[in-house]
Amino acid sequence: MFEKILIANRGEIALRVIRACREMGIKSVAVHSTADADAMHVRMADESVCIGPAPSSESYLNKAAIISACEITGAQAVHPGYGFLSENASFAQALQDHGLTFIGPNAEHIRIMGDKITAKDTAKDLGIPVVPGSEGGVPDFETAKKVAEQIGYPVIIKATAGGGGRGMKVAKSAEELEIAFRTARSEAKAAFGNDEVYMEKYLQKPRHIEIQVFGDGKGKAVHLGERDCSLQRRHQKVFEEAPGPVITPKLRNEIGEICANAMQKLKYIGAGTIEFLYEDGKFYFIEMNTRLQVEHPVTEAIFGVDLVREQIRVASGLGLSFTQEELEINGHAIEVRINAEKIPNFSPCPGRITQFHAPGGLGVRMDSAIYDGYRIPPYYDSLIGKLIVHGRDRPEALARLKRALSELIIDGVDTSIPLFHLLLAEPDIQHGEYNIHWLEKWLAEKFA
Ligand code: MV4
Repeated sequence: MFEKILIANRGEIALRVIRACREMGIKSVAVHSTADADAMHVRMADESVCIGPAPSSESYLNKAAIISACEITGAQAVHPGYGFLSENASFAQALQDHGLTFIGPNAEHIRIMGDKITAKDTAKDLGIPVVPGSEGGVPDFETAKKVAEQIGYPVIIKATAGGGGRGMKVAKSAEELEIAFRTARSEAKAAFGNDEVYMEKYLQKPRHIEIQVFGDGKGKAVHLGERDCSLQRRHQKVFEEAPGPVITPKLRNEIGEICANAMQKLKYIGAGTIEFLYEDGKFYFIEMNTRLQVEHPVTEAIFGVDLVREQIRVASGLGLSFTQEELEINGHAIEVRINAEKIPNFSPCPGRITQFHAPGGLGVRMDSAIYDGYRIPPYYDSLIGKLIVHGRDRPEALARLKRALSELIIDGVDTSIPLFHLLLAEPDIQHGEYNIHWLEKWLAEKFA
């Protein structure tokens, strides 16, 4: 087992990793930018290293500085958290070249899943159901027309180098196809420096369901059910839950087994999330994320496992601490993301937190790195906390969330807390009746 781990991240996820390290008897090293000298992750870690100025391109994304920090402190492994370098194949490779361990999948698996066509081809080969669409890239408009006629309208055009919703265009009919195709290409070129696009049948009212997988790198892999992350605004998740309100045990076992088997064939190592669109009882693969996700705590809550601990175990060569048969779902969990943002535009709201009080009590978890008097720097993500509740069933989790939100005090900056009070009053949310378009539609009506 590692004696010392460096955490190449900040905020709540850095704390999350430090906590797992401490419980495992592993020393932790924080890295930080000059803007984060007073950040909680710096105080909580056993030691810290300043790796550069405020912009993340010069600090949290600075591979050479992070590798130097490992050498200075004697850290043997790096946990990347989410975002920043967590899905950067060349960083994973560079660590290996320096005799350090990347706590995550190997560089090749990161690379495969980072290219959306290769990811989809790989998924298909591994027996995962995918959205009907083009075989690989669509080189020109003539081909686009043929593909669209074959799969039928509406179609969606996606950038191969895209992901997370960037560079997509929908065409509802043959008339719309030419503009959609050409716009998608030029936007992909501008955004990613790569104009390759591919096409899929456009699903009109799907839910976003993702399967948590875990591999030991030696050919054993398990799944930990699904999370429903359909409530999103501009491809930013705001509310996530597990299990999914519409996923039956039979559906879960079927898709879960498909995913776990696929990861076994890949000899995948570490945590992964296989993203699906779900419509009319069927799953369609869209992407795979080769990192720990922001919303992993809802899975931890219902399975009672520490996913970061498992990441560290498998990276060090130990196996998983549980088998598929030992995994059992207990109750229901919901996470809401607390962002420092002004409603209704969701514009970032950095500044000083004059008062912070975290909720507590049975079934309540608050993951956050803020504190009284903390100054939120303007350079990074607006996520300042995650409130996770766990109950014996969905109604209990909803009631507990409402109660916990009423206890949560964050003064000095605007946050998304009021939005959740409004959201919880909605019958559709109470009944779990929503899809990927529900939130944006509701916001448009509510804040018209
Ligand atoms: C789709 C789709 C409908 N049909 N693909 C958006 C993010 C990226 N991960 C995939 N996305 C979508 N792909 C087909 N064939 C609709 C979306 C989509 C979406 C997906 C998940 C969560 C929120 C979304 C919001 C708008 C569009």
